[in-house]
Amino acid sequence: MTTFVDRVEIHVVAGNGGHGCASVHREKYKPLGGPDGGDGGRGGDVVLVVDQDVTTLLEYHHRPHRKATNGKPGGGSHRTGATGEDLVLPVPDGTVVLDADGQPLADLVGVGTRYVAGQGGRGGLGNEALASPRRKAPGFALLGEPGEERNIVLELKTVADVALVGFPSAGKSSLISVLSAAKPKIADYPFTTLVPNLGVVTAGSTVYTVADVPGLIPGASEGKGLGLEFLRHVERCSVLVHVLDCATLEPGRDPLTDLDVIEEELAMYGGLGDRPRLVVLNKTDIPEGQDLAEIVRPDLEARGLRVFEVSAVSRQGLRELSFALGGLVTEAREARPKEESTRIVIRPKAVNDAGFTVTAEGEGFFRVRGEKPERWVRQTDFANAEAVGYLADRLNRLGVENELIKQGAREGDGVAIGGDDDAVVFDFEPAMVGGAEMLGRRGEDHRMEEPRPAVQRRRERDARRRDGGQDSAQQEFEKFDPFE
Ligand SMILES: Nc1nc2c(ncn2[C@@H]2O[C@H](COP(=O)(O)OP(=O)(O)OP(=O)(O)O)[C@@H](O)[C@H]2O)c(=O)[nH]1
Ligand SMILES: [Mg+2]
Repeated sequence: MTTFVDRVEIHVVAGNGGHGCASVHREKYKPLGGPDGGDGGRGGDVVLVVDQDVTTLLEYHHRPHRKATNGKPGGGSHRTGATGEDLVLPVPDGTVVLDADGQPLADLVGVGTRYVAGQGGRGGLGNEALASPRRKAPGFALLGEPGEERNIVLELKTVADVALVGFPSAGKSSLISVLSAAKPKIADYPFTTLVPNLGVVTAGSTVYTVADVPGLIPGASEGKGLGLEFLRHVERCSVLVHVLDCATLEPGRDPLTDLDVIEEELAMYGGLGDRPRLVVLNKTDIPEGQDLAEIVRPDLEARGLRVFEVSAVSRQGLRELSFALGGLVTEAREARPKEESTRIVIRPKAVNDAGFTVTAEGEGFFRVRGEKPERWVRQTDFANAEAVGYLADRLNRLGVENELIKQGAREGDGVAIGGDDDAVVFDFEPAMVGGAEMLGRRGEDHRMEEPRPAVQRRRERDARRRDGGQDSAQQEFEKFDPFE
């Protein structure tokens, strides 16, 4: 049995960045060589690429977990860690990428179209790169960042110009088999077609694709038969063709009733109302079928539909039909806005935003969000005091401390950097935020002379509250000694 998979949920993990290296150059008779720790390598991305040889998502159904290679750590003697290899996942043309909540992320149409589903983590800087005139020999390096990890949904929407819809056994697959070189399964029992078939038709200078979908029956919208699920494959088509069976012996059925039923089901599915449609009256090789076709034709035409009498078995009327379809497809292609043929990413991810936000969350607790602060936290080796000092320094320079103070944060308040599930929580210690660098230069700390205005104001306010309005800012300040 062949399996067709047109919707899968996969879990992608991009490669972690390699850690930076903290190392000091060693050479005989040169005791104080400079820092020479190299940077870690970038982790590999997980990339989806449209590949013409791939037609289903089956592969991902069997192996939904995919991981790219990690970057290698940096080494001493300026050695940079190797970059992780990208993991390229081939997907069929017409794959739609959704996030776990069903929001569309990308629409992959056209061979070679790429989408980065998981971004590799950056490598951490080595201590060589972290050295500066003020910090000549850093005793720490930055950690590599974890690779992006995501659950995404891949959904296949066949990319066909023309879609054939109709009751089971109306002859949809038979039509594809005679209009194109495709060889779909054809049989006289309902629901022969379990997955869409695709054929390429050449009509004069126009080349277009035709797809059928599994047969529809009354109540398909409530899940009867195979339901409407497969209609997503015709969402992209520009022309709809009703294949009506003129030779069915089933009670209660005739081409006009069938048409109404199918239209009703299409309406329940929604979104297809604007497609031009035409009607094919099939099985006219059978005399009764031919008679019936002639009877219903005027009614159909009265509804404004173009009608084609054909036989997939005797191949009558096919040339006319294929040229009419070619004409409609050409019209649709010309009407389509240019950029639509190269649509790729619907909502690209924001990268590198420079800002951050501070939000008060209840009494004495603040949350800092932002690409940079969150990244810096991930890069920090919290076991290394110097690295923590460097982090404080960076946050301070970005203005995080000032913003916290502005929003009323006080010493000892909780400050979370990051989202709910991956936040790192600190006690707010504004006076200490100068970090390793400032503390490293004893006696030069400008805070000894004069506190910054915001800090000063806050201290005054606090003191006033405590002492019942007396101005004791000076007292308060004298108590402050960071080296105590
Ligand atoms: N006499 C005659 N039989 C036909 C014609 N077209 C299809 N058939 C027969 O009708 C039956 C169903 O044909 P399919 O092409 O499998 O029908 P389908 O619409 O794809 O059916 P499902 O896949 O079940 O939805 C087969 O036995 C075909 O041989 C036709 O033009 N004339
Ligand atoms: Mg079929």
